[in-house]
Amino acid sequence: MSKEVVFVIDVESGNLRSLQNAIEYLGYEVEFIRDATDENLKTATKLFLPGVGNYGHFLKQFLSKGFLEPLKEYIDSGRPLMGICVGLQAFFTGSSESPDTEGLGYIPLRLTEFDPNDLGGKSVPHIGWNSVQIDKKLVEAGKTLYGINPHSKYYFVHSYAAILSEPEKRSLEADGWTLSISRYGTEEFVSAIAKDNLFATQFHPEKSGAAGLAVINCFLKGEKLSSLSTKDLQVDASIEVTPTGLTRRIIACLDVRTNDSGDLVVTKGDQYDVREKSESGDVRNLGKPVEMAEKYYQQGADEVTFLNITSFRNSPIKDAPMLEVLKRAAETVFVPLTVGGGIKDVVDPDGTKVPALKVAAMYFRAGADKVSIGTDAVLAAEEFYKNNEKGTGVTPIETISASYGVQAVVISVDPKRFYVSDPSKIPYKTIETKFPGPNGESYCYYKVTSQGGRNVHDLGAWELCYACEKLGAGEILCNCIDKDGSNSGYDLELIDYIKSATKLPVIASSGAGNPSHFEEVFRKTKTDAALGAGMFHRGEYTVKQVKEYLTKSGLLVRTDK
Ligand code: 1PR
Repeated sequence: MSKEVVFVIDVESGNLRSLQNAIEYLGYEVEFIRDATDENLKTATKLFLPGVGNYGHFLKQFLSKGFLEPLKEYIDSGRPLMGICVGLQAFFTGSSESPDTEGLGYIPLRLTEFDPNDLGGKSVPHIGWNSVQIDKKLVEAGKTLYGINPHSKYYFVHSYAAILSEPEKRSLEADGWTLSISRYGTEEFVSAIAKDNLFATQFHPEKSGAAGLAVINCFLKGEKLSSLSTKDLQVDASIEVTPTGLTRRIIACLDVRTNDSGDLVVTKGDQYDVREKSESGDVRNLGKPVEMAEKYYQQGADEVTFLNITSFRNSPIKDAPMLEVLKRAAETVFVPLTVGGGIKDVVDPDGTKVPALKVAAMYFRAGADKVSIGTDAVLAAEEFYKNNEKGTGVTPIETISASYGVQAVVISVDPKRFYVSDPSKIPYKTIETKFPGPNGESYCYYKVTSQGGRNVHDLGAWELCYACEKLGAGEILCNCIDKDGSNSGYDLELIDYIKSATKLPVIASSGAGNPSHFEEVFRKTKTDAALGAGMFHRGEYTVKQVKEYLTKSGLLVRTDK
């Protein structure tokens, strides 16, 4: 029997492959509509409008491709439409992200940016897994909107939102909109909205594991109102309520490279040295990237990161196996995927110049949600300081975030600790350390490195993060060469140091050896997420065990698959 075809409007904004994979996983076929004259728009019976990134960029693309009238006709005909992320935002009247761009105007409210000063300082963008509250009237009737479960967590990644007051909420409801609200700190915003044949979510259901797939499934089946079980209606008072609303994010990281036999393997270093200490000196081979990514997804990882650690030696063409890894992983892993290594302007062996934006676009099309930039971020930050703290407009951080949004650009920092007795002699931000240096120095700072720790730069890690935020990065992956592979816990002083440089979410990385290290970094620092590698790859602990441990310790984690 042939499968039912579902249509997805493609305005070349971010990762659409994951949505395609999710719909196909649910048993449908997907066709993209890239042209407003596509006859399928007239006959489609189910349509998605997904969007990622910058509001103005998305709407400009949408309008320039002539989608306005055909979409209006589609909606007026009463056929079901689901918007996702910027696809939800487009239905509002506008956004302070792009003040000169008019929205589609279906919902009479403007989007605004989350307040980074809320709660005395919270990370913006809002990245991670949050709860979605169901409209009270629906809950009283034992119902929910398109299968959204108040006990599940959904993946969000955005800086702007339909933040609304109680009167604005009532006014939208009086207008016939059914709202689901989420809370980020003290700010409440629309996380899902529906009226007649229109449904839209601010979260990414295609990236929200089984809970998200259930929402897409309800939309595809036309189940606008589904019943909630009594269990789903009960509130578990023992669960931590975090100040932000977000769960503690656990990320599994796969360092990938080609080994001496030419196979692409997951490896793991000690202070970035990935070769066995035995005589053979082979590259440590801990498994196959796609299989391991799927294993960690099944264990409950909230995100999976792939770092191509020898990318600086290759060309994008030679890195095609990494694209294949992404494509295959995205078929079964329905949580966010980040890829790093080699995101820079490159010249292929045949002399063809490939800008970083194009390299990133290849990865987004393959199924990546974010790209992580290491070496090139250091070069961009150096330029930033030479240029009186201004961007040049052409660095990969700037070009990628302008097209795909800041949330799509992660900076992978590889810092190294240096000790100093007199901080006034150092042109970088220093900190007083609890762990004095070899000569009793009581201050330290961190210099950044590039090319996998090979080059040490005259630039502090604090200054790097400060510059990258100004240039348009959306998140910081904070590695630590001194702690990498040590199993001795994270460098808590480093995390605090980086958190003080930026309002961006920070991922603590390097040093996790057992579940208590995750608890320690969440309790003692303001980190937004914690990443583990070696302890998972060696099979010492599973992601599930880490989450069980954190739950027992009273910390909120996502426990649904
Ligand atoms: O410079 O943009 O091409 O990116 C290269 C990327 O590869 C950077 O993100 C850089 O951190 C990474 N990288 C380069 N060489 C190595 C290496 O190990 N030789 N890996 C490397 C960095 C650090 C973490 C690791 C944590 C957790 N690996 O990713 O997973 O330290 O480990 P643990 O939990 O076992 O302690 P570009």
